[in-house]
Amino acid sequence: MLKKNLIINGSSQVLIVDGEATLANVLRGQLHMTGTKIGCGKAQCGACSVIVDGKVIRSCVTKMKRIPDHAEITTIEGVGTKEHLHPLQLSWMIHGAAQCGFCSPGFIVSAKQLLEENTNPSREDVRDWFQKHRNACRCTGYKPLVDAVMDAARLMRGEVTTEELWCKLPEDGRIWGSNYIRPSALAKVTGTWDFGADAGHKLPCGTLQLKLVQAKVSHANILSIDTSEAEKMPGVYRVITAKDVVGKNKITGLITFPTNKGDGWDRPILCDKKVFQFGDAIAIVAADTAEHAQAAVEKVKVDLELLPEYMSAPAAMADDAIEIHPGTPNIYFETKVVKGEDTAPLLEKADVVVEDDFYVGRQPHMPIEPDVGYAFFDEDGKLIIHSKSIGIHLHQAMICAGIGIESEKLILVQNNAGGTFGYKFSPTIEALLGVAAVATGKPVYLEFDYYQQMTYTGKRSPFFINLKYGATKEGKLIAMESDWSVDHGPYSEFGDLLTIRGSQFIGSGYNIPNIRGFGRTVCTNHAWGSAFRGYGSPQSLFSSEVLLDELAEKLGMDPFDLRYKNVYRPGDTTPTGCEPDVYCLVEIMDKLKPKYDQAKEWAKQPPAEPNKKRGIGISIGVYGSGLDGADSAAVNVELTATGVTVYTSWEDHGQGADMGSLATAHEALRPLGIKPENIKLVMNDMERTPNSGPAGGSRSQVLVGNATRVACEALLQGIKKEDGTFRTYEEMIAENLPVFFQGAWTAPASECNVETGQGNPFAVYMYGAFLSQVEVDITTGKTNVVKMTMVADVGKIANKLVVDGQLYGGLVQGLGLALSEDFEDLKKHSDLIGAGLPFIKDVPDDIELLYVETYRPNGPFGAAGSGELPLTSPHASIINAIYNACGVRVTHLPARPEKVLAGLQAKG
Ligand code: MCN
Ligand code: FES
Ligand code: FES
Repeated sequence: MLKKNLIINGSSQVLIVDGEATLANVLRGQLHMTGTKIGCGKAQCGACSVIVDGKVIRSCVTKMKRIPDHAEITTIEGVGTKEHLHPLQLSWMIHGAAQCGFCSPGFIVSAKQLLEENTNPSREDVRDWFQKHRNACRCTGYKPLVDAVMDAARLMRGEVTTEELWCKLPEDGRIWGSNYIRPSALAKVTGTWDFGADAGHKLPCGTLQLKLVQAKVSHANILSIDTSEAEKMPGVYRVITAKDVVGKNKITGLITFPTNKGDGWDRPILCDKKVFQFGDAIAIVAADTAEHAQAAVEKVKVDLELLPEYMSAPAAMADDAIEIHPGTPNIYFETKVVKGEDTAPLLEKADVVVEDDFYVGRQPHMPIEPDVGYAFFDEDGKLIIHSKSIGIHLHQAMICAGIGIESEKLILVQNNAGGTFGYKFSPTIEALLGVAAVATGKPVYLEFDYYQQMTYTGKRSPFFINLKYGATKEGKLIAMESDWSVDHGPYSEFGDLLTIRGSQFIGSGYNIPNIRGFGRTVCTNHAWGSAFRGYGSPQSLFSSEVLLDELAEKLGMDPFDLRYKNVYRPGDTTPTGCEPDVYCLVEIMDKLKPKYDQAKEWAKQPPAEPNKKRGIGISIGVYGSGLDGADSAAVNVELTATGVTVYTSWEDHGQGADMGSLATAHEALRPLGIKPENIKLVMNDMERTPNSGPAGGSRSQVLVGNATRVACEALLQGIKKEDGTFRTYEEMIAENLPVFFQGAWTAPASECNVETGQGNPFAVYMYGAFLSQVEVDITTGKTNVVKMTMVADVGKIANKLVVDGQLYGGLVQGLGLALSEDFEDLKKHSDLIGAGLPFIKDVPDDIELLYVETYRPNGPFGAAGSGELPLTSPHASIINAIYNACGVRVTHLPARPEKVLAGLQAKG
């Protein structure tokens, strides 16, 4: 042990520490200063940044023995407090720079040191600083973070006041449509917003620490599991395997369509007979400390018989491939599109036909916060599981039978989450926690390291697509033929639904009167497919938007003009044969046109460096807000002595569920004249909040928003007096009238028919257009995205700051999907850098957002959703721009430099 005299946030402390312990663990574990976060744990993300003697360091890899005696350490707790905010913290709030907020303490601490050294930095200085210190953010697209530092610097130089920067509300106090700051922002920027691992430090003594025994191969039969040695290890309380699970030991994938050849019960909680993918959980060690548990994990012996590994859809579809789940064919679901006339004769006589193959890969979600959770039995014998779940009621239904607990006795609660981007639409560690709590009867805690985050959790499901268009020589689309195979990994959950997205979104945005399509879901041994922002649309639209550029080239038409000619106009129908909710794509394109023309001029100018070539590309994006068909949500509200309380299960990934709930409730309650600070939110605890449905499919603003509106309208109706004024809470109680009101809303929509792909699946859609400007280095093949422009129609905007943030963040995830992100190679792609996470210098500072706000008849106060729109097809615009720059058409993502270079070399 070492004795260290340290000055932490200005106060001298004498600490006895293990020299090998990291500073991050000492701050968080020994000192309970949990404002400093641990993300990657290996010096890649900067979430753990602190200042030591005037230098920003990553505390997750800094051992205590390397911290000099008398070092001065500044953590987020020392930057400012809720009562006395640092200008950076104020500015972070003003710019909506904390979405999930997991990266915020690290960024703010890092920026503090920058501003100490340079009181007047340029935007490029700020970007260079964050690049140098590896501060990574997955939510914001980085631009708002630079905006925040620039305004903090102005505040510090006295050039502007907080009042001037703070959001301005209209006279009537309306917050709907404004830049009102989200309720969680203050806690996020001060490091006091507790995430799962922070709450983990506050669990009672005796909480068991869990670690997993995981598969290191992708496909095998399990011959035996020997836990005897592990059980004798120090501190071990129990080693849990499949035989200790009292329930079904399976998670149900809730099969959506009856034609699915599987039954949905294919995902073991703890593997018993087979390993289906790398990282599968085989046993859980529960011990007094995490270190003891990990040491015992190494002693569990698993005897395996290796089986052939089918790491892609074509491999698992081969004639000689064995069934991964014996009894269920590897192709377990099929769907078709039958719209209009037969396409074969139409394509035969079409003036122009184009065809190509496309592949969008296994994009990893890469939230900065790894998966984490805990479970315990409460005083009533109910099992309470806290996790990052973005579908608490959904997950209860998926895991209760597997754990062996009645659904009424299982309560899920969402912890504050540091981003999920959809991977938490699937249960991950919930069932493991449940099984461990049941087996031990004790509180249990499990956190993943980043390697486990990458290798255990689901990924975007790759689509292999073949697509064909036929058009007239004037450029009118007349027919489309599509064929797509979805590599969904070994577990079927929502795989059928995802495959249906191909029918709904390949070619969407355009009036294509005649379509024939065939899609299939394929079981493989690569990472299981979980939802990822955009859910099927980035795969679908990549093919249809890149092929459209190929068509434009063949027709000799400008890609903009070809799109303009074919986008939905009144009377046109979607690929599912229904009319879209609104016709706004012409207006969107009109708004983009001047930007497109400017970009064309820009592309004509020679770049500063002679080895670079400029190009521009566009794409359009369409996606539904809601789950297919009659999706529904419930929300409750209560009149209280101090205002109104909203009870909602609008799970928050970091997108701004708190702000959406508040803005919607405030708008609905405006007749009361209530102030936003008098609306209290109770969120995401099944014991207190009704089933609002999962926060996926960009559904919440529409579905949960409508349920919130309905509940608030019921409250207004319930407290109204005959003269039209409203009773106070005291009056309601005195008259013995109810103060609690329920709201529910169901979307007027119908599921698609599996045989034809036809139907009216979504009551509300989001629409957009993307323009990318790139420079390609023809000596290295590296693409630099210089500018991105997006025109978005998300209906009426509930909160501008939130929606701007959604768009910036989604666009940059699209940039990553286009150029670098992948999870194919289990070794190379298992950390943030290996998997191609975009850092600040990979991303343009010049991102322009333009809006068309078409009122949505089915949206609350005219709103559609926003979360997934920016990741529908921005990558297609980048790929189109690369072709425009250098003539290399990348149809299999990502377009890493070596691929573009190979394309350049092949061209000669
Ligand atoms: N919003 C608005 N006005 C509109 C539409 C939406 O102000 N007209 C706001 C909403 O109030 C909400 C946000 O925009 O705060 C997104 O709303 P919506 O599109 O309804 O989506 P959900 O709330 O259901 O959020 C889920 C969506 C999805 S599916 C993924 S995946 C996703 C996303 O949002 N993951 C995210 N955004 C994310 N953002 C962050 N920071 N982290 C994630 O993991
Ligand atoms: Fe330390 Fe990522 S750099 S947690
Ligand atoms: Fe940066 Fe979520 S706000 S990671």
